[in-house]
Amino acid sequence: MEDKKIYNLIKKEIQRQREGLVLIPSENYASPAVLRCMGTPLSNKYSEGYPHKRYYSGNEYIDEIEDIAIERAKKLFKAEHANVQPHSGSQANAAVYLALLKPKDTVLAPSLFAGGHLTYGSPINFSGIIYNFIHYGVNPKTERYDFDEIEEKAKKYKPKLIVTGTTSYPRALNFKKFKEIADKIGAYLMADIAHIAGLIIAHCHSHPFPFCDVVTTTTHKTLRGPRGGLILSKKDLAEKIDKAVFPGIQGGPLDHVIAAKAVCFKEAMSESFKKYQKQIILNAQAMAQEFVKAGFRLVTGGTDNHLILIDISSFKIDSKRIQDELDKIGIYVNKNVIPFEKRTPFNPSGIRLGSPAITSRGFKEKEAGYTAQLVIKLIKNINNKKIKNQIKKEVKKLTQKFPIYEMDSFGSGFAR
Ligand code: DSN
Repeated sequence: MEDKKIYNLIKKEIQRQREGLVLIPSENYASPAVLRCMGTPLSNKYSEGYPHKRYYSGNEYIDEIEDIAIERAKKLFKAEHANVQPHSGSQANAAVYLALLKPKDTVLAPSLFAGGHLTYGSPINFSGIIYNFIHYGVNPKTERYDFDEIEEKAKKYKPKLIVTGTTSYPRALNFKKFKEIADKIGAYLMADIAHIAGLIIAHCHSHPFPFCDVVTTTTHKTLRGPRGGLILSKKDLAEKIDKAVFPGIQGGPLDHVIAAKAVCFKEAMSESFKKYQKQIILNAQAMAQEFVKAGFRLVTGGTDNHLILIDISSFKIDSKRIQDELDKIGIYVNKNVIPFEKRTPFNPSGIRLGSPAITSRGFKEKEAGYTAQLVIKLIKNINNKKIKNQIKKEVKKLTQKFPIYEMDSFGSGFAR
């Protein structure tokens, strides 16, 4: 209230989140308990180092909090070691590279056009500038990872590290097959499970351990915690990973966020969290069905996880226009590149949609399918103002029926 401008903008953003349907697969609604941790004076503390080995005094409670977060992360992900300090998924990936590689070392990772991330060696990202990334794609027919291509490239380029991970791949990752290839050339194997961490915990996706040496994730996507990163690894890499995070790439950890991560890990151990993850997949599949029924082409033909990727390359409308028009009626999706992209990353041929956030609202298959129908209706009537207004009203009705953050203006209430 002291700063009216910011206060009002925060209120407006909370209202936008309440009244919109988030289909961006990497977004979700953290619980009030998680949100409250981040608004505490823990944010004031400096605690460079690790529990019981800090550079500053006054860390007795911070140590206990980080110890709890580490123990919970290890238990949740069946990991031998956990580092809960990375500020984000990119920081987590940067720390792993620093721990395992030297500048110019070769890494084999998925290309951005096959579901990869900027930190998998994009030329405009630190990863592509410092390290020698070689990319694998997907099979042109199946649009799934092609293990013959991956093995061929692994043998040819002898990478020190193989990365598996995705931001827009609608199918399951086969960690065992990646491990078999990594073993043939003596490479480390890293899985970036940022998108699918929640699904893994709930056994809706296979587990990266014992196949991977190191696993990175964010904590705010399907995991539904605070915005942040996490590294899990085998014991023998623990020291290297910890040194790479601090003092390698970060200074003081965000203790308020680490407390929120601990709370999120506890939430993720519950039975209701497992049920939630199962519903995420059912809802993504319900959406996929509607698009297929309406004649849309989905990359790989469907989904095994929380997201679908629609190919609009044969449409006259731009993906950017679809994203913008949906935004105006309160549905949030994102334009995305597809395999063998022929347009540009600024106006690509794909629309990426996911179900984690609408499932947090309490949507089941019926509502998820109906949401897909609304998206289809908008795309088919993109120039019809009257129909767009009708859809906007339907969106509002749905958000009112399945509310989020309803008790006070700063999101302390949570409907589910
Ligand atoms: N921005 C994230 C996503 O949407 O997948 C990745 O960093």
